[in-house]
Amino acid sequence: MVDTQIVSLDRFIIEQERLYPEATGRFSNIMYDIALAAKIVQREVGRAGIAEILGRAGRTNIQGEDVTKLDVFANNAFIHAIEHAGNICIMASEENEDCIEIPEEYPVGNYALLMDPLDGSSNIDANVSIGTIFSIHKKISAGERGAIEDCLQPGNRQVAAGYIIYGSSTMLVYTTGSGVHGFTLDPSIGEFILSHANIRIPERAKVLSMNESNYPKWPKDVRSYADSLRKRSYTSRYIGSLVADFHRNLLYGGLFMYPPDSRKPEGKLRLLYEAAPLAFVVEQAGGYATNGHISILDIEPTELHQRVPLYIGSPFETREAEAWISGRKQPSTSAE
Ligand code: P6P
Repeated sequence: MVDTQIVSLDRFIIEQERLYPEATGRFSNIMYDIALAAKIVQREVGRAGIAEILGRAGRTNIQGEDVTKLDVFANNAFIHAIEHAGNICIMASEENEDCIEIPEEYPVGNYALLMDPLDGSSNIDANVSIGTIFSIHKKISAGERGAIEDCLQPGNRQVAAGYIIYGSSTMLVYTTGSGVHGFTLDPSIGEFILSHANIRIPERAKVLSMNESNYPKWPKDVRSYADSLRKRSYTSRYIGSLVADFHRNLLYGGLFMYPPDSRKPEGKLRLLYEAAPLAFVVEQAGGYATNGHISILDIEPTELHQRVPLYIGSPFETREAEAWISGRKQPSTSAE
């Protein structure tokens, strides 16, 4: 008996496209290509131990093949799945210092794609969940082919954003501005199936995610906010893999924070392809993301790989963190 309630990612994309009569289908094609690349990366992540494709680069495996780092593999998989189809005018990646231009032999389209192809890669050898984060903007540059200004856009101009988490199962979670939807890969049919429609993050955090070892290096106002949180009943969970920490907090309710510190005055996480796409997702799920002063989505980028302090998750704690750190108010003691 076929379960007629099965909604594949392909079906969902088509149904979403029909909501926009002016849609050309080009955005839909980008999502198909992202899903294909995600399946290719999942296959390699799944067999990394066997194929000796773990985190160490420059080695040859038992077949004498050159071993490339899994994050380099992922970067190539997404670039090669997307660059040829004529939907994208330029790309940017954590793995590439400069923008990735579309080869002359390929047509270009009206979208720019930014990505962290495999975030959390320092955890690969320990078999910890890792992820891909992506952000999609409309082309704004004047020339026929894309330019860096198509990448240097504030998060509030994203047309889509999402992530893939390669964990106990592989999930693709994304938004186009009409809610957040999660699709779980069914490896038996090789399809992403709608498993989490209209994800909403709980108003209050249950989980706190921060690297406490950095506490002594945080600014005074961040330390005092962290101290105030300790007086309440949260549980602490920190995997050290942004997509995994974010995804858990999205589902359960949580506050993830990576503040600036004496060694990293701008924080560690990247604005354009980590903080901004996750901020779009979390805001579409009812949450909030801030750098401690303003919404992540309102930051005007100046550099491709610029870092940003990040407080992201349930709206109560993230807005409270921003009010405290920006000096607007002390946390409400009633929030026990
Ligand atoms: P720390 C992984 O290296 C990463 O970029 C994110 O995935 C993660 O949230 C963060 O760094 C962890 O950083 O300094 O706590 O190890």
